[in-house]
Amino acid sequence: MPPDLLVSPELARALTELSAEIGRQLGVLISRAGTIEAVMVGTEREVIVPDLPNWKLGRKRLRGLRMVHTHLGEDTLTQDDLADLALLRLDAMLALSIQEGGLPARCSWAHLVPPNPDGRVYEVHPSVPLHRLECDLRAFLFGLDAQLAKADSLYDVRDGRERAILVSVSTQPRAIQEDSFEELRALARSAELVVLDAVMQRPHAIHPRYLLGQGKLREVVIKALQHGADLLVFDQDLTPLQVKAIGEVTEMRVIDRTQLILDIFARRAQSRDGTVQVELAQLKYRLPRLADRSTALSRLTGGIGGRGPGETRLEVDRRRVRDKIAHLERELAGLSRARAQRSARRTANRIPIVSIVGYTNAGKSTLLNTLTDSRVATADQLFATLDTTSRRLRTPREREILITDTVGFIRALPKDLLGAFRPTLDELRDADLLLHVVDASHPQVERHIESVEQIVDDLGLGAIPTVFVFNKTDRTDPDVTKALLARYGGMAVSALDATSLAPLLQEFDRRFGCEDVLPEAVCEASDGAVPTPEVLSSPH
Ligand SMILES: Nc1nc2c(ncn2[C@@H]2O[C@H](COP(=O)(O)OP(=O)(O)OP(=O)(O)O)[C@@H](O)[C@H]2O)c(=O)[nH]1
Ligand SMILES: [Mg+2]
Repeated sequence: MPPDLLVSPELARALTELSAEIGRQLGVLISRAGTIEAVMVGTEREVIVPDLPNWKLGRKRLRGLRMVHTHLGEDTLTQDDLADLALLRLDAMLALSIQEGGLPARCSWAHLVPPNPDGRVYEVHPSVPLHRLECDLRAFLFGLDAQLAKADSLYDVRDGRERAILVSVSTQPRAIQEDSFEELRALARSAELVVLDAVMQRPHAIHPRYLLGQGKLREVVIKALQHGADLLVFDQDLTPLQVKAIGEVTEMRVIDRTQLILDIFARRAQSRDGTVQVELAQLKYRLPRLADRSTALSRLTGGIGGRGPGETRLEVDRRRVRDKIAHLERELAGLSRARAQRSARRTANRIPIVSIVGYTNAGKSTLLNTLTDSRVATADQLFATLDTTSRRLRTPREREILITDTVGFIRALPKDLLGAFRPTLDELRDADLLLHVVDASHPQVERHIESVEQIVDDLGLGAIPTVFVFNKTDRTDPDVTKALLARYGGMAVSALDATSLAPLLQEFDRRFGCEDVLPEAVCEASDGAVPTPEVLSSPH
């Protein structure tokens, strides 16, 4: 077929004649070289496009195939035709109506358009008699490819970051869903994703297979394809079957909140402890998902959600994953023995330990830095810190204490992750005092406090004396700060401003100021036994 025609008169005629004879729609997929790649026989009302295993979209913006098909009635393109055009990213979609006698009558055609402010996905050309159809196909495709590539460059794909659409489907109250979704955005930023769109749905009932209703899912996929997104991130936890089902209909990689958090941890982990713990958590998360690895896991190659245990390890079977888990657990046990010895030494030296805990991004590392004049990395992103850092500090009354900064907490912290980080978090057991650092300026401050208290309890640290440190008060409404102090007690600071920390230092002195505050019993704890916090702490 001539490369500059949408459809040759001969092919059109063959299709309409046969279609009229059998009373069904007929369709063909034509490559840019002009070869017919598939022939489809439909019903009276529709043709179904088959799977196109040899025509994967990959990073291309258009599939390189156009579809020409017959309509037994009007040539007007149906919603299904336009959805196929968008979902399959066809070069063009053309429908032919049939005259009496089987000859082609009129035709309509449509093609995709680059992302635009009106959110238009396609352009539909007015119906014309077939012999009046004017389209220089070669020039048209050249122009369209160029426009799509230009639209792409607006999103700067060269930086190699993944482009994601965030999705939340929930029947929870709207405010809770929105807060959680806002946090997912922050997580996505931390994972260095480019977020192209966010889709929130509040259905009466959650679709068991796709979460989203079919219509909404189609809309999401059209958006994804239009923007060139390659990742769908759900704020809700997905079952392995849901990941697989959504992945299949969307041809995109699909991950949930837990996997996104695991991925951030995998990116950040630096110490041996950290990497072992993250790898363990990832393997535990994947173990139940290994059953059907030919499909669901084949998508987890590289990039977000595929980091950490490398691709080759995804090929190993369950038994080997279990072996690996056992091995990592032994290694961690070794690491925690070393830690226990260190901590026993510390206890023997009777240096009081103050551990900073709090929601992620509350300003814990900043507080450690300002208190001890250190340079622990801080950043306005979730989970900047994974590894525990301890620094010595001299209080105004020359008492030496050890301050420890550690990983931040988050609502619904994945169970596997908390389990894997237990050895690190167990170090908190040695603390004589917990500083619960709170970002007072955050709109969800109370929910954050609740989440942290819950996790502190889950870790069995509830009995350790705790002081609330309301941080970022330089940018908090003073009335809010006042209300927080009235409700929870504690103190208001700005970790960026050393002078605001004076009351905190005085508090250390009040608690640990006199050498004789720590009873002798502590010295005897050097055999590794953990002294009870009540023994260690001074009275309030
Ligand atoms: N305005 C203001 N910003 C602050 C204050 N304290 C910390 N920040 C900023 O808040 C952001 C987070 O600080 P970090 O110290 O990294 O927070 P973190 O609690 O250690 O966070 P993770 O390690 O990610 O859990 C950084 O951009 C800090 O500069 C403060 O008192 N006032
Ligand atoms: Mg930190």
